[in-house]
Amino acid sequence: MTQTRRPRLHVPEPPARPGQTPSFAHVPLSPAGAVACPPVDVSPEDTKDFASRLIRVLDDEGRAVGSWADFLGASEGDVLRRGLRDMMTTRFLDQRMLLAHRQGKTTNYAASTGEEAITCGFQRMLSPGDMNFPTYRQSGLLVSAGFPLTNFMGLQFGNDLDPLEGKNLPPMHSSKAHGFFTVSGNLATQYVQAVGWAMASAIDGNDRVAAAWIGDGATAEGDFHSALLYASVYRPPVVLNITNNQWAISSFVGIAGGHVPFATRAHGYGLASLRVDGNDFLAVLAVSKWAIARARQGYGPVLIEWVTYRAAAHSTSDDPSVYRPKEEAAAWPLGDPIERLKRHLIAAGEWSEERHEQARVEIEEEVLSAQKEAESRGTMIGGGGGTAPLSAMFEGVYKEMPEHLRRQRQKAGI
Ligand SMILES: Cc1ncc(C[n+]2csc(CCOP(=O)(O)OP(=O)(O)O)c2C)c(N)n1
Ligand SMILES: [Mg+2]
Repeated sequence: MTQTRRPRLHVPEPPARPGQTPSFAHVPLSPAGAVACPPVDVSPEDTKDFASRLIRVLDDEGRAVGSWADFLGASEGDVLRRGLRDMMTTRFLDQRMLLAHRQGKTTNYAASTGEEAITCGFQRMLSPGDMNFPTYRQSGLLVSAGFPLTNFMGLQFGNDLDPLEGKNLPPMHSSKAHGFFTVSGNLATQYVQAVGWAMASAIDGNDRVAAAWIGDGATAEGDFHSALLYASVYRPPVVLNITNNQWAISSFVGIAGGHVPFATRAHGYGLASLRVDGNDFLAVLAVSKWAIARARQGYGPVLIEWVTYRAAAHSTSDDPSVYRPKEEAAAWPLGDPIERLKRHLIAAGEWSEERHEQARVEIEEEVLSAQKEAESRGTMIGGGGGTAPLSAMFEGVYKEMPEHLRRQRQKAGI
């Protein structure tokens, strides 16, 4: 028999490279209000349609429409204004840290520009005692939980305002009091840790909820799948978040299998899942409220794919102009989360251009004054004199110090 076909390796290519016209024709969208809000105890089977549709609340005129808006309830102006403020603070903080890096004051930073609604909205719906298992790109969780900006910058600058006393890399924070588990640089570990923590919470008879966080790229790790299996078998109170920002450093979403919506991964494991417009602050609030309530009331985990776009570089060590068109961010069909919430609030008579400008000035003053204070303790350039004591490197890691470290400490005389 003559063979006419041979296997050929398929290596996905992004729709556009630098110099070409950006396209997001491959991203399935749904109109605002088109996807209905199911009951919080919906069976995983009945969420199958949700995985390839897109939950959206804000329409093009900034109106909140559909049953997810009803589930959210009267969108109290205060909650939304607070969300807007948190997003604006996160964005300006990012700008300051990127600049500080270029000035040599810190060694690394990962901005979340364009993704702020997801962290700032989700955090608003958590309760004290709940725990996020975040990545390096989630400063918005800390900002909206009220983590002091001076401590945030203390870690970036490596001075004694760093609550971790220099034990973790920038921007890998940790604050139990703010529901923010220590960021691990080893991606996808967040998923197994969150599921394990949620299992322990249920075993202890608590109703505390864990939130797992992962990027589109890191879903390719085995840990992601192990965690989904455990979540499906034991049904602990965990919300499984995927921030699909279309890029994993220079690898476009197709390399991690994004030709199939990530939300569909849940169904092979018998888990409920939803796919959501991550640049729509009201959709983020509504879906977070729903998912956290479902987990807390014992109806089981839910996987959420938040669809967004990484508008900034991957980190301070990346230059996206070499692998994607400059115009790609502007072509992103879901817009900018801050602009969209601002438009909604103005349309609802809860905000104005003048108030927005006033808020911008206040936020910039707040961030700059925190930076001044943090820099006065010293940065990576030096100065300030505020460094953690040398003994800190031996403390706060092991409950009982291993013998070899005890000997090293003795030798160092500290
Ligand atoms: C297990 C593991 N593999 C590889 C890396 C190196 N790495 C750091 S960030 C990154 C890209 C992650 O992309 P994604 O999961 O989409 O998250 P994003 O950076 O877009 O927020 C990679 C590969 C790592 N930190 N951990
Ligand atoms: Mg990504």
